[in-house]
Amino acid sequence: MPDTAERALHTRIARSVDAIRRSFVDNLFYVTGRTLEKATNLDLYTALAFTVRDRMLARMVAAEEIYHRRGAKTVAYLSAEFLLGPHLANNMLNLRVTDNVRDAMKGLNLDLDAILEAEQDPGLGNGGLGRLAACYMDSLATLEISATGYGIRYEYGIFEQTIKDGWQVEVADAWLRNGIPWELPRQHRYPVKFGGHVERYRDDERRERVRWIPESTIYGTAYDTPIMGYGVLNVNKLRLWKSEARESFDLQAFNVGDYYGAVNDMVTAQNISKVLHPNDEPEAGKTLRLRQQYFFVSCSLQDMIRLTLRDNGGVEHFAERFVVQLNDTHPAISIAEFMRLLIDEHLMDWDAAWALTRRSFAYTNHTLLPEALETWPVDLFQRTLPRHLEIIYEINTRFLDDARVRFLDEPARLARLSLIDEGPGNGERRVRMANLACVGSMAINGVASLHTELLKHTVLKDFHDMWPEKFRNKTNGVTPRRFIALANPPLARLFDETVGDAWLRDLGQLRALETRAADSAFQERWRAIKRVAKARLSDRIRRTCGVTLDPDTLFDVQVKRVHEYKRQHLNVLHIVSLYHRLRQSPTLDVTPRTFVFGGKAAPGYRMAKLIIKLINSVADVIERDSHVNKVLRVVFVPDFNVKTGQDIYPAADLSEQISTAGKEASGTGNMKFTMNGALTIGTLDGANVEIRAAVGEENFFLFGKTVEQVEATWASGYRPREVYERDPDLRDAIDLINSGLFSHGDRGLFRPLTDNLLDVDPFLVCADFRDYVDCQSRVDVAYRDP
Ligand code: F58
Repeated sequence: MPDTAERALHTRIARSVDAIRRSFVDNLFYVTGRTLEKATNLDLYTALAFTVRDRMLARMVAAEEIYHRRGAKTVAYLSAEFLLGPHLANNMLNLRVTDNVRDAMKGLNLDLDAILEAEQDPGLGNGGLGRLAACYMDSLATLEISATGYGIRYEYGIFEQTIKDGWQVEVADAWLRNGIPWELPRQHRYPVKFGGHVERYRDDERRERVRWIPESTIYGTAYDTPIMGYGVLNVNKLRLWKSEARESFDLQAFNVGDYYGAVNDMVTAQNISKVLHPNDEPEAGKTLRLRQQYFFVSCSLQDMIRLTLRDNGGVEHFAERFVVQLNDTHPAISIAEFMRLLIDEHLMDWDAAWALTRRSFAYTNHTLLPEALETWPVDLFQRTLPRHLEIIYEINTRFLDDARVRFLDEPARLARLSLIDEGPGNGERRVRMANLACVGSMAINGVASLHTELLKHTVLKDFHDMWPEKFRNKTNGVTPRRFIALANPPLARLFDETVGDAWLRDLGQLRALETRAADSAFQERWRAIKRVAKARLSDRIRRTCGVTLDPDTLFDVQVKRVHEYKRQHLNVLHIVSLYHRLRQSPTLDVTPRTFVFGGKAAPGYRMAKLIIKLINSVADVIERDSHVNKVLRVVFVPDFNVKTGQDIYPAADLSEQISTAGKEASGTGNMKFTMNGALTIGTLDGANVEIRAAVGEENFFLFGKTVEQVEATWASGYRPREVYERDPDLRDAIDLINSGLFSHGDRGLFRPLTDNLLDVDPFLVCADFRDYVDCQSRVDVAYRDP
């Protein structure tokens, strides 16, 4: 590089306080067109984001170059969701410039925290699955592993949750409105076909080939977001696809006068990446979801094949250049798309293509709930992806031929293994995406030890019988960079001072804290740090909800998506029961508690929305009871997301992980609480099992039925109403809810919830109630001994 260019670059690389300050003022003027005097917090944020980004780009370019020279293999992490959380503070941390930036801002009389606050949470995911993808991206970058995340650049992410009269109200998340300083629009653009039909022809060598004549073709354009490793020079990227029509509109159609037709095509193309689908939505809108999945998978594979051809000379070298991880079944159509690209477009023969496919893909399963395993109606597939359906049939025929050799006289098993669910009688036939992923992958993993075991013995048992060697566990993890260092700086400081700073890359180093457990000065500091986090959260809640909390009470927290299997209503029943007991005996000696809830319900999930309403109604009534509210407080924090989570996890004394055993695949919030020093009250479910083993049984409030006991309960003809009749506390709690006390006298409002508990209780809330309440009493006692 010529000297002057290098010097010019240098002004955007230097990390001294002075250089950062000058760059910032420069960016403020030349990017936002504002001076310091006129700048809003959003302007200041934008200028600072560019200042930090400038310092990342040289590393990104260098990392690409190094990987290229080394011929490194790249992990392609295919995921329909990436829930990254705010970038600015994270990138400052990873670049290790936080202190200098803070000083630079101070020098300009600016408050860094207020600037950070202006960044919106980029919500391109629903919950755990999307956040896991983001944690993997952070970790891969820090471990200096070449990795690219591939996904969709949704125009609207997960809705923003507001609470009106206790009910959840969804607001559209127009996250692109103010521009995103982190993303780099790229020229890479790929066609993606839909619909139409398939033709056969003979090539020059008289071999039969297939041509897909689509009904429509749209295009995907790449937007890259750099993902920095912590304290290393490595930068990976997240490559998200935006859908577009070929041109902004079809000029030819315009010329023949069909202006609206042309505009319509444009709108149809743009719709594909328009909005993230909330989970647990009913069947409607599913066509668009299948199109979204195929869209991002096709763009991503075409991109990887381009890079393989560029770097390795031939598509047959794909597995030396990439390994593709499928984050659940949403990208499982990859298996068929990769086969199509190899066979139809790169003219490979079937056997070679199939062998390459099975060396290139691996599949992560995130659920045991049978209703959550994705299937698509064959009709819909035929209409949307006719060539892929053919390929899936062919894969299936060959696969079942193999399976038949092993399971000759087991038609029921073969029917379960089939990629096609034939449906009951003349019911609808469906394509089973998990089966496709299993057959096409070299490895299959669950996300916690218990979950992987259950997978092997329940939903994927037939595949496990066939290929036990493909199954392996990969217990989820979360990044300590974001969830300790960023979320809880005082705790990070204590860790640094006690065990050194290597824990940021190797969390096992925190074991060394154990030697200080009995040291009273250490204990004192630990408690002070928790107190600060609780005061900080209380402050935020006062500003956003107008409620003033007492940081000296026990903070009992449940934040996660609202779902019946996660049993927020079990938590509420405990609160109502406590409330009832306190009203009966005003002098009852309970440990003062603040119950904090947060979490979104899928917009179409009525029961989950009713649970939110119940939490808020109970909170209201208790708030107005001047006697009880001295010892009991309940607050629902609206719009739980990565950003609000960072304030909530550090403040918890007690972490609620109370799903019905066997239902939560892993959980990751459980880990975020634990690493911030909260104790867990929980069932033996998901990664709770491993957390309990790691922290020690004596530091875990265990309750509830085990997976085996859950099965036995169902097998013995469970009748929740009998539990209700027998347990006076449960009866009082449910009766109080039905009395109308929490619904302005409306006795019917919560009946769908309570009737469901008494008639069916699909998640054994009543069955686990007694054990949970008793366990909570042990929590009360423990908290009194600091
Ligand atoms: C979650 N799944 C699991 N799915 O529930 C949780 O136990 C696990 O810790 C986490 O994955 C990471 O492995 C999850 O979040 C979704 O949000 C899907 C999004 C697409 C629609 C169906 C639900």
